Amino acid sequence: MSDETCTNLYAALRAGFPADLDTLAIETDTGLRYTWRDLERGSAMLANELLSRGLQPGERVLVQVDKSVEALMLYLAALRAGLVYVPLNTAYPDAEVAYFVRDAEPAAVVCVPERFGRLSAMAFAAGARFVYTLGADRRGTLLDRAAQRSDAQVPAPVGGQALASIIYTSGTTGRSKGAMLTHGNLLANARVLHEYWGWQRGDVLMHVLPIFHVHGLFVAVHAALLGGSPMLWAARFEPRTVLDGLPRTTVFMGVPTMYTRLLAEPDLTAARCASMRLFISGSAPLLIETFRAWQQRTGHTILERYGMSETIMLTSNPYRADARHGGQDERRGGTVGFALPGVGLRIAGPDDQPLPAGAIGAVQVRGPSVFVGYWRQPDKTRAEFTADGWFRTGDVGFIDERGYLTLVGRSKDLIISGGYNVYPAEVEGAINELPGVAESAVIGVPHPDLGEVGVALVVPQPGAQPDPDAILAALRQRLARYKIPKRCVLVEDLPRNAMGKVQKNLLRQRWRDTFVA
Ligand code: MLC
Repeated sequence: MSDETCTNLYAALRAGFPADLDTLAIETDTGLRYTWRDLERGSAMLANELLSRGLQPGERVLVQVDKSVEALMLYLAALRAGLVYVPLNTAYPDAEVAYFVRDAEPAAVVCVPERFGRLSAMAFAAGARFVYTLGADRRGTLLDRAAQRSDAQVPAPVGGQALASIIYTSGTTGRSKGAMLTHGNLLANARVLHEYWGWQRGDVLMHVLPIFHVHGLFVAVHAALLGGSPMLWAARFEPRTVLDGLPRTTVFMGVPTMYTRLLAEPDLTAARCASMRLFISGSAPLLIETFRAWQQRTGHTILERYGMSETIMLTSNPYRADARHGGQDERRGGTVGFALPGVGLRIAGPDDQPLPAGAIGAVQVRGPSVFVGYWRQPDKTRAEFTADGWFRTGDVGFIDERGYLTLVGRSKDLIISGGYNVYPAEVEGAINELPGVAESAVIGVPHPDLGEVGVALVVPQPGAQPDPDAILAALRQRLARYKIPKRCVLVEDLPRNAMGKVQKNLLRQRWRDTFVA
């Protein structure tokens, strides 16, 4: 994307706001109402606060706070100021945050008041100059200070190549990497999704996703802001909140777990979905059973799309018939649809050579939304791109003659649980450090609610008898809750192949029915 078409992502989003800034932009599940002018003024004040402290373009603002409209304004403020926004999952315990703080070297950190003591110590030790607090109740030093700043601010003139955000993703080696996304990456994707999903005046988005990941922060928020579409905003997903809001909504975005939990509610009916235009699912595979059950119950066909932190959105089932494909396309359950306009998509063999339609191989992509690399890890960046510049997604799949992509597996050892990525290597590393443990293997098994969850198989040291519950309790001190295996079992040994590698496929087979009949 050229610098001319992208000055500053905030400025581009702002251009989508409705002419009357005093209309509703966001209504929260606690009854707070924010206008577009509130978003504009609030983000200006926050940007002015950060700039008044001397933060320079390109410096990082690391943020671990509860979901709130003010947290969203902080993101917009970082964009306005040309700072790099680094959001962290609120589930990360101190031990994990310490790594991110050291790695990102933020100039400013924003955390919840309850964690200020511990986080400020680690932040200042890592060179941060300011540590603010922002609570779910809007209390804290950040808003106190920003309240004294001007509510006018001209977005910093940054080019499309300027970093807008770093999103941390774990990896198969256990160490998290920061995916660097630019203003140009984010804007290109926002514009494509806005067009492809047919955003129109009158749309209202139900926003129930967390705002520290690509799905909730970029895909959902950008589309709504760019379309000048109001949002119904819930701090966390509750089926009841969604059901109550549906009659006032036109677009919903969720992970498959949200769809299965909604289907468990007898109140989910076609009548309740009468104003709905579009249901979108992503971040984890949507089971065909869920896809069909949703169609039957609501009369709506869920649109499944595919992406990841490093690339934002890559493919989508069609919203309306896609002229490029003969105009006869439907949303096909079990597939993630077509390459989005501008996205290059190919299936490659082991030598990175493109394979023909129908052949199963590595999913590789390129295009304007593909990230510019991992933060300060040029070797890892190089390893994830082919010699001819395609990004290796780590997913395995095939493209049929009509262009639908179907994902059939992963080349990397990864569990997707309720839309969160969990890397077994990280969990195994933590288990193996515990007393009495010789080694471990963490595998993903099917789960009726979360799609897939981890099971830990632990080999004790000779003569030791570690308590599986104590192992899980110890992990909770070190890892985010969603990474904790849902079951831990002691085993005598782990099956290995001739090369000595643990045969996880055998383990997955053996433990497949742990949570499902
Ligand atoms: C919660 N738990 C999970 C979990 N969510 N465990 C595994 N995986 C998850 N996803 C844990 C809790 O810590 C708790 O453990 C226990 O499970 C029960 O929690 P719950 O109350 O039932 O969960 P809830 O808070 O309702 O959360 C479920 C959820 C949430 C589905 C609403 O996980 C969620 O918001 N997922 C969305 C994630 C997301 O936005 N991903 C986008 C990534 S971007 P304990 O031990 O405390 O009892 C991306 C790119 C793309 O992937 O393409 O979109």
